[in-house]
Amino acid sequence: MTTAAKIPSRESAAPHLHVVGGAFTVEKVRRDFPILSREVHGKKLVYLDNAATSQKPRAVIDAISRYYEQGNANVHRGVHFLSEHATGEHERARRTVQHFINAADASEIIFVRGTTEAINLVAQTYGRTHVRAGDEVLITAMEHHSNIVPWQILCEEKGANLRVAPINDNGELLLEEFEKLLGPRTKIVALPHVSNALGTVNPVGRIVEMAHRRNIPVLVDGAQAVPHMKVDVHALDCDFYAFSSHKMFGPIGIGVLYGKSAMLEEMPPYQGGGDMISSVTFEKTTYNKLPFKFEAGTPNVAGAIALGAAIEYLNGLGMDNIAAYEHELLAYATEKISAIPAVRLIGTARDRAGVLSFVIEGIHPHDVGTILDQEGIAIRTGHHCAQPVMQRFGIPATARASFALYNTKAEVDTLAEGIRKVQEVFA
Ligand code: 7TS
Repeated sequence: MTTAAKIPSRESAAPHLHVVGGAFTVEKVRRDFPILSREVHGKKLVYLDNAATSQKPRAVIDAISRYYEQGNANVHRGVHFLSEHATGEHERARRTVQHFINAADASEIIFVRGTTEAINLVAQTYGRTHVRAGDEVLITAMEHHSNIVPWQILCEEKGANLRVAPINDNGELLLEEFEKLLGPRTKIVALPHVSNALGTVNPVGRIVEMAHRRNIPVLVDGAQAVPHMKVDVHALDCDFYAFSSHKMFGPIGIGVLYGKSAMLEEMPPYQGGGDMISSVTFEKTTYNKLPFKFEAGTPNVAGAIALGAAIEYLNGLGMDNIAAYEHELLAYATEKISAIPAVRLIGTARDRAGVLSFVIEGIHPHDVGTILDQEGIAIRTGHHCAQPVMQRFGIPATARASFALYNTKAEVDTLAEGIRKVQEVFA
């Protein structure tokens, strides 16, 4: 008698049940996220606003409760049991992040509030010490505002120039144009790994190579990449990589700046205060070693621990399984939504992740979002904090469905039906 496990074939599997390599089953994954079983306006919630923030699995919610119920203490201070335990858990979370992105050392992982703070940190420390009048900072035409404004503030202060690498009509970076913009005055390149408005995945490895050939460091805004694919900062060879916990199933209020230790060592501190010092007198302060030099004040201990829990959850599913599942889901959504008459996709790059932005002829995206909300479907409408992207495509806004590992083809079908209802209302 054979005892081989029965893996359903594509034909025999339930239509919306997905098994990738036997390790990833979306129906099982969904049960890990309590909020997904709630209703909105009397309809089953279809949560497609993951690029704004993702939902949290039970493991993350429990990690936060456990910390405040059983483990709460300040870190790096006390000799008492709870403080030492909290410190141990906090630093263990740092190592979990380190291994997740394949950083060389835990001291290269700086805990910050999120992607926004990570970018501001680099602009205000590395930027302020290296950028002078007439120098250039190079970004792209597909940035989130948080990878524009910190550099603008820096450039204004220093009399430097912000340069912008153009994109094509599909929302892909024009690599030749990008390379032409790398010059002797370029002091840093900053670009997104994945665009939040278009879903474009940028060829970061190639871009880093181009910049490094000219000794220009590269910061990667990884906010929209980390939830969807395996990120390896060693392989990418980027100098900085920034991301937010809340978009990768961890809590709001914590994020990560990865920096190569050689870069971080020579950068001045960002904020001053407790924990980031080695010794203080009124005459002179010496700073703590990495990563603490960049972590002034009491850190978000519960946040770090729960981010660690989110990463362990993702590791349990396997980032490659998640990427394969989402790739298929996005392909299905792209086909299904673009086939609806009068719908136009904004962002049709060959390599995309997580995001489907669209406009419907004659209907304002805000109306699309409002009517879909009545159906229990949560999407984001507007400029997605990427106004220059909207200007590039000559539109005021888009409707954006953004996916995560727990979304299903059935939800894409519900979205498609919702869009048809919107069109009926405006017919
Ligand atoms: N960079 C990118 C590419 C983003 O998508 C976002 C947030 C940020 C930076 C800022 O992250 P934060 O956690 O510091 O706020 N993007 C979005 C979005 O697309 N919809 O809401 C927030």
